[in-house]
Amino acid sequence: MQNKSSRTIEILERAFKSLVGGVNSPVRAFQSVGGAPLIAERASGAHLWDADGREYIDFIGSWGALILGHANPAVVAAIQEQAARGTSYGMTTELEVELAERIKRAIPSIEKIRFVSSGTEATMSAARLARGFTKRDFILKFEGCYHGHADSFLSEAGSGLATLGIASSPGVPEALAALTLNTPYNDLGTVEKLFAAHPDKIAAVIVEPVAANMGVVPPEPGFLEGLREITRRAGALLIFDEVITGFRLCYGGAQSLYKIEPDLTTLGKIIGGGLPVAAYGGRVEIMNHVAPLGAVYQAGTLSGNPLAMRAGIEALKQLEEPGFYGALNKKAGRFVEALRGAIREAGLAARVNSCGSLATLFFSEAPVRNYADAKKSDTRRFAAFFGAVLERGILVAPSQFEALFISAAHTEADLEATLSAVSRWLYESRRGSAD
Ligand code: KE4
Repeated sequence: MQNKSSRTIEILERAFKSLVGGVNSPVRAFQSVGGAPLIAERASGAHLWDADGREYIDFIGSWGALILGHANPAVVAAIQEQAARGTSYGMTTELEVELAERIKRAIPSIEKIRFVSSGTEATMSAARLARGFTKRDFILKFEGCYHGHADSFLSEAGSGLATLGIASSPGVPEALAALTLNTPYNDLGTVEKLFAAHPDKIAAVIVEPVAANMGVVPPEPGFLEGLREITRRAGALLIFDEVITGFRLCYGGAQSLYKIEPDLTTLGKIIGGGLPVAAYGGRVEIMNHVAPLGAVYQAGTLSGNPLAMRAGIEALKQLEEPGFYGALNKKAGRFVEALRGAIREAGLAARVNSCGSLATLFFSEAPVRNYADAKKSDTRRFAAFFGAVLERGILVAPSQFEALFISAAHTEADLEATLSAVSRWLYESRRGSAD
């Protein structure tokens, strides 16, 4: 890991004094990859500069939000124009109606929607709504999936909890944690068994339709269809957590790609165009249970604020352009294939799981089809890889249990530079001089 020069260190020293771990979200602390966390200064397109002016090709993209790249000119102009008209009124505006209508057109299973300000709020509210609607208490989730940090989702979760090896978070009352059932991803048998063991008690199954928080793990054929069938039969709701996959894989999200209609969908990241926006939505008969029409309470000071709505509208306008996803997914597919080729050539015990413009390089010889498989990856080797490519100006997520996000802003030159940095490291690691 490069030794950070003065400005980064000076800011980090201040950050450690005021921010817990010097960060506002744990995974940014680089704990599982070692070395001092990066201090970002500015970004544009697929590139990001740190506090010492070092330039990186960025594959984090604000954890998936920036599918158009950083500082997209039209999004920036829209934010600037709206900011001059006020950033938040605390009253309904036409902008949130317009963004809602756009999302409904893209995702027909969403008949009504409620905007919130983070993915955690969206999933927490969707779980509360499912419990209120079904009058049942249990939530079933999948090991390694991450649905934000609401109490019900912090056992066997992915993303930062997997990165830091936190199986369940202190502070969640045992009585509440007991109402969350965990089971392996891509395993319908155990889902059936849990429903049989908790008849009429499971309010909802929540799932990342393409898992990206244990690293990328696509659903195996029949898995999502099976969840739909089991939940329908049992009178439980199926919640697709599309905070990452929504508007990432295609304009209609994973549910359009896999042709499954969930009862509720949560969205985030991309729909805010880089500003804090998330949402939950679904059939009218379910959503009308939310206050003020129903008694399931959820509220938010900045929910639907005009500044973020404007950014989201501008982003979705560009994503709706014909050919956007075809071009992005083709570019990403070529990159992933080239990466797989480099790994094969180097004879490295690693593999790439991918779906559209999401990918994860697992340091695992065996296939990775669930969290138990992912956890067998060589995280030490991942850390060495992370540091080596960072030295060469490539910024990937500082965790084996995250995704690499390819954006419309990544040029062929960016991807070639990335491949050559990875190939250099593969060559050196084969000669044993890379760690
Ligand atoms: P936020 O509360 O962080 O906005 O969203 C929570 C969330 C919900 N559902 C899914 C599928 C998610 O991936 C997330 C958040 N994603 C992580 C990245 N894997 C956020 C990064 C972080 O925690 O700093």
